[in-house]
Amino acid sequence: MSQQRQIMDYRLYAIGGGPGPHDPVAALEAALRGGATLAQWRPKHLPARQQYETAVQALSVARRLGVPLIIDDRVDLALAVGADGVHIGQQDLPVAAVRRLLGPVPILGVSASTPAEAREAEEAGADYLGVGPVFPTSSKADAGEAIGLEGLRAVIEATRLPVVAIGGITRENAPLVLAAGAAGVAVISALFNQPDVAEAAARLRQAIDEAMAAQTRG
Ligand code: TZP
Ligand code: MG
Repeated sequence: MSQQRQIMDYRLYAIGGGPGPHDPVAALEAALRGGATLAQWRPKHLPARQQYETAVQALSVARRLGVPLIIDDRVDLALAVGADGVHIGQQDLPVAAVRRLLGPVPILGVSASTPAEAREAEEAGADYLGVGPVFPTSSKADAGEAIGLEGLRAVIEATRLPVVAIGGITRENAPLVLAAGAAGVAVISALFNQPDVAEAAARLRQAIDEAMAAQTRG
């Protein structure tokens, strides 16, 4: 666990860098200006050199707007650009090995779909969990079966780490995953497949903040 974890704001986690209708760096900037609180760079479809070049640009945008940037999958890329963290899946290097490699890169996120995966990632040193797919998604071909709100609740009960819900999250269903105990939502298509990314981010962020305020009121 790193110091950084205390001050992370997971409410709206924008996962950019993938294929889509917009220029990826400009779209990330629009998402952050619209109100995303955390960013991930996931340029999986590009060769390593372009992953690096776009990550440098994405990090410059994120730094300018004061939002942490996490790199998907690649510890080497996170270290090479000096990102704020890395997010790994169950098929990537083991969590403890990545934690050792990370050195000055503070944040380590791990994907988990089951309570057992969540407990294992927590014990091995993860800072937060990405849990899903909660709902069906077309943004990740090998995302697996949707775990639903019940599956999300089961993982949240199994861990003390902040849980970010992912997979098919929209403005309509975001309040449901927050009510289940998620610290935030991670999204691709709800932002980056929309005609106006900044407006989509602002509206989703508003839905999140309203849902959280309603919870606080009880
Ligand atoms: N991991 C699990 S589901 C998913 C990832 C990267 C895709 C999320 O994309 P969308 O468009 O928000 O469903
Ligand atoms: Mg991955």
